[in-house]
Amino acid sequence: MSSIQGISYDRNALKPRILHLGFGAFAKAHVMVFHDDMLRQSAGDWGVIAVRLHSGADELTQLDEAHGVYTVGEMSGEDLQLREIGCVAGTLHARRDGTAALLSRIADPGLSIVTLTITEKGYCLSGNSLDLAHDGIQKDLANPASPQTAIGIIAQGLAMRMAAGASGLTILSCDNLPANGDLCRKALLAYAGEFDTKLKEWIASNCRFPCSMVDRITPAMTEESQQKLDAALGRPDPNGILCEPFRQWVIEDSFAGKRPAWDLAGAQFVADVALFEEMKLRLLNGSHSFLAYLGALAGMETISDCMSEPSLKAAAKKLMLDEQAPTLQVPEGVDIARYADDLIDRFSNSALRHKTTQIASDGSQKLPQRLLAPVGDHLAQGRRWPLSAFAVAGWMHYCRGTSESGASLPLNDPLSEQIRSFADQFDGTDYVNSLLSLAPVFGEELPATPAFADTIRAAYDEIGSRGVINSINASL
Ligand code: CS2
Repeated sequence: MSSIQGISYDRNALKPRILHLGFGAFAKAHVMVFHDDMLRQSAGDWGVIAVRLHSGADELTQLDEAHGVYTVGEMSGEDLQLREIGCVAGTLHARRDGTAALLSRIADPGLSIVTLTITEKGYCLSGNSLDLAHDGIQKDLANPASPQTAIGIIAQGLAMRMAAGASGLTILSCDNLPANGDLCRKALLAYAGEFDTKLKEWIASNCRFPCSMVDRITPAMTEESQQKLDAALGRPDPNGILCEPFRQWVIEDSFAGKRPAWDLAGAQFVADVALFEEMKLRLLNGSHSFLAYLGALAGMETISDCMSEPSLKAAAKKLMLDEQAPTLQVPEGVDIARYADDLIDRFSNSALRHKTTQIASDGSQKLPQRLLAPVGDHLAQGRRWPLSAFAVAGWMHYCRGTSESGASLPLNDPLSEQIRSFADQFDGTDYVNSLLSLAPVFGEELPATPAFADTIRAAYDEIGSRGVINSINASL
């Protein structure tokens, strides 16, 4: 049994001032830990309402049974540090409790901030704008008073605040998208503009959408990690979560009202987050996706398994330094070579068991910002990008659903139906071309650029004929 850092503040003082939409593993291990840490240092009444919209009602009920208290375990090698998190003051599930209950919580004048971890697809974007053809958005626009999407729900909650003369809110995106706050603002304004221009104007002048860069590697819990946590704790905690020790949060200092002193917990408030976001998205998430597709194809179960394969380890570092870093303006004070070394160390943390197939999910939503945007820059500058090409071609092979040894690979993606039908109908170049025609992933310009399409086709063929590891080795 390990010792646990218990809660040191008065939980009875907590009021529902923050609502967190998308209360899953990452929120538990990141946003809540910063928040809990702040409460330890400054007390106060900043309580959090933990919200989920679709799945996970039972998980929230389980958290209610534990009075909102759960354990976070930070793992490094054999070391496991436990702490209790006490900042959750209540839970709400759109289906369990009804959308009306959620909307009145957002409309509550005491609420100041909505934090979001709804994943890339939760914003219902196509490119950088709201996808008005999105099924959920269409349904919500047909019936804005009973919305189902995060965008529809926030907009309706804000409409109720406007009608009641309440203050605006800060909507703080904590998802891995570049300029996440700007995208969220744009999506909400576009949505509101479709049915209520007054609401659109009210949101624009009364709400704030700070951008933020979030970082903490938090694998989904498995039976094995649950047992490890329970054994260390000496009792079961079905709400607990294990993650790495590292955590970082850089937040644009733009709030509609008072902001919690998250800086006491190590968060950085800055005027502009863009450089931090791009650096993290391209170096960490970009190489994560590279390792996820190529590693899974080559039979690696986890990211740390990939780090035990010399060619993948060397390639991940080379991708970071030779293909991603040159596309960045590095934030002041950051040593990019050191940042890359630290990432390789974090990826090598064998206690994490972060599955390649987990990171491989939602590729259609992740490739554009992680890999294709930098490739656009390489094409403009006439630079070579062999490893990025393997990553994209690796995604294409992965989408066929089998690894090199014939094991089946899960395809979880909002575009999975379309991707599967391409895989069923086409092979080789025809298959690559069919995927390149997916405008939400590749846009119009890249596939029409021969230097892009030819390179992807060649990388796809090379992986197919030589295998992942030989192809990578030949490019190092
Ligand atoms: C990962 C991220 O699943 C993924 O796509 O790349 O969840 C990654 O672990 C986090 O962004 C780390 O901060």
